[in-house]
Order: sequence, then structure tokens, then C-alpha cells
Amino acid sequence: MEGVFQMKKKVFAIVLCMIMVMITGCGKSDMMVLTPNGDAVIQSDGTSQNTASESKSDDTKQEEAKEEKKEEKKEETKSDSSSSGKIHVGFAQVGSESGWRLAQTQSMKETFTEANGYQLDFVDCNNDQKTQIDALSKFVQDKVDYIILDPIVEDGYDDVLKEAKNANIPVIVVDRNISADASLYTCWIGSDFEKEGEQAGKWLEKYLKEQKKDSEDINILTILGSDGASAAIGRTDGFEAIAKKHDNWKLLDKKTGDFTKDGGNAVMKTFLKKYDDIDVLVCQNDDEAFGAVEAIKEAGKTCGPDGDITVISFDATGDGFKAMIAGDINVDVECNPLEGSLVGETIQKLNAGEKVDAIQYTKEEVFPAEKAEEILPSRAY
Ligand code: GYE
Repeated sequence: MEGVFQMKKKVFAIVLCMIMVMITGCGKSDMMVLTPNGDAVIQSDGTSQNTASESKSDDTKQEEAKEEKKEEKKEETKSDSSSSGKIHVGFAQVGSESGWRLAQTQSMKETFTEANGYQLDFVDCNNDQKTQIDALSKFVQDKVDYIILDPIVEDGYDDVLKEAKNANIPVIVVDRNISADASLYTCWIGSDFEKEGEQAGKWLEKYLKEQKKDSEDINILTILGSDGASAAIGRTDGFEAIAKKHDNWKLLDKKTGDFTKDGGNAVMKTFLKKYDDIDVLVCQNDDEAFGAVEAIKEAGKTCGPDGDITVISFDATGDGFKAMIAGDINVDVECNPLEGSLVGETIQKLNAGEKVDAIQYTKEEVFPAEKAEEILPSRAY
């Protein structure tokens, strides 16, 4: 009985083996063999493997083939953009929180056009650092030629900058600063935020003197920009450095309005509830100032050159000028968003193998309300 059973088992195994050879499509060099215990195996290149591991290795092979195809595709895409002569640029933008930001985005998009020889991958990171870091990693994977980073905050980019450096992709930091070591990026192009803050303070010194209020107690409130953003940090440091020189300047409070109109409005509402006597309000961008002015008016108070609260703003956008002309804002410290052409020139130089300056500042001025009407027609943003 044992013998007949073993015989049947062997015949069954051989038939099964033949079917499997047909299904798996083994090459001619593959051999079907029976193991002493009657299991069917396919032996190729003199190596015995059981059927399970053979099909597993087929899966692995398929996966590997897929990966190879993906790699080929990536190479094709890269050579597509280089063979067509286009410079592939990835730009990780902060978000779209303000009028200034929209002007800067437009300036970049106008520079990095197909007609100018670029392929631009633009990512609006919606003020979220994780989204921004993921966008940067993706640029590295996509093997772009250059990365432009407008950092949402100062810290936390070291690892992704190392990824770009290892992939030999130059990184140009624009607008806001980062704390990472300078060896991790090629150059930085933007504004001197501390100087902007100082200029705001110096304007106030002069204004209070003209108003003969330079020996009165002056109550000052600040609506800060986004937490951790170098534009907010620099403007605060610069203004406070001047404030420290004046014992009569009382810095009552500061709170973030996140560089938005709604943020400015909400913070001002809380300030108005808390403080009765406000002399000066510093808003770290125009959008915050627009929201704050609305809150001041709603509360039945006045602001601007003929009002109770002196309003200092930053950016000097077209709408900022209009608010000065309307009598709502006293002074606007310029922050130039038209960085596209400077960034474009820098990339062209790098592409030609030329050296570029590690730090490049944009030119900026201070615009008091009394000059707004005359200057507005000549403004580009
Ligand atoms: O002042 C503000 C924007 O980083 C300089 O960000 C920029 C600031 C600008 O949202 O309006």
C-alpha cells in the first residue's frame, strides 16, 4: 500500500511540475526535479529552489523592473528639460498670506517663464513648514537644476539642505533668512529686516520731535508678523533697539497677527479691550495694518496723521500707499518684493559657472504719508 501511495504521489508531483513549468514559463535551462520527499522543485543554473521562493523571486524581479523603469523615466524627464535647453527650477514659496507675498510670487513667475528658458515647479506651502520641507525633498528627488527657498521660519531646514547638497543642487534662499550654516546653501537674496525695524524707530523719533511729544510718555503696541519668521524677528529687534534709547517709549504689548489682515484685526480688537491709551501701533506688514485700522474705526477711535493712534507699517505695497492717502497709516517702511530678476540673474551666473555674492540685499526706502500721493504713480507693486 505504502509503495502504491508513494508512486501516485510521485506521478502527481511530476504532472504538477509540468503544469507549473507551463505557467511560470521557465526557460529551457530550468529543470524540474523531485526531491527525495516527493516535493516538486524547479532547478535553474544548478541551484535548487522551492516553488514558493521561485515565485517570490519573480515578484522581486518585477518590482526591480518597475523601479528601473521609474528611474529611466526620471532620467528621461531630466534630460527632456536639459535637452530642450530649459533650466529646471523648483520654488518653495511661503504661502499667499499678504499683498507683498502675491507681488513676490508674480515677480518670480514673470522671471522663470518658458520663454525665458526655464521650467518652473512652484509650490505654495501655505505657511506650513512640513509642506515646505516635503516640497524641497521632492525637488531633490526630481533632480531639478536649482532650488529657490523662501523659508517660512528660520530653523529646521538643515537636513533637507544636506539632501540638496549631496545631490549637488544649488539652493538660493530668498526673502527671509535661515539659521542653517552658510555652507548648506549657495546664497541669500532679500531684505535687511533689522534695518527696516530701525528705520521705523528712527522715523518715530523724528515724528515725535516734530510733534513736540519727545518728552511725553508714548504707549506703543506691536502686531508682530508670523512666529519664527526672520522678517518678524528682524523688524522687532531693529525697532526695539531704537526704543531702548528712549525711556519715555513704553512698549506695552506685542502679539502675532501672522502677517494677515484677519490676524491684524483680531489682535487689535484684543489690544483695544485691554489698553485705553494707545499712542503708537506698529504693524509688521500692510495686511495687518488694514485689519487693525478696521478694528480701530469700529471701536470709535481714530488713527493716521490726523487721528489719535499713530500707525507704522511695513511693506509699502500699492494698497499701503492708498491707506496712507486715505489718512489711515502714518508711514510705510518699504520691503521690496520684486526679487525675481535678481534671483534670475543669480541663476544665470551660476549656470555660466560664475561666482555669485553670498548675500545680496534689495534696495529699500521709508515713505511717510505726506509723500504717498506724489510717489504712488511711480510704484511698481
Ligand atoms: O513683509 C509680509 C509677508 O517675508 C518680507 O512676509 C516678507 C513678509 C512681508 O507676508 O507681508
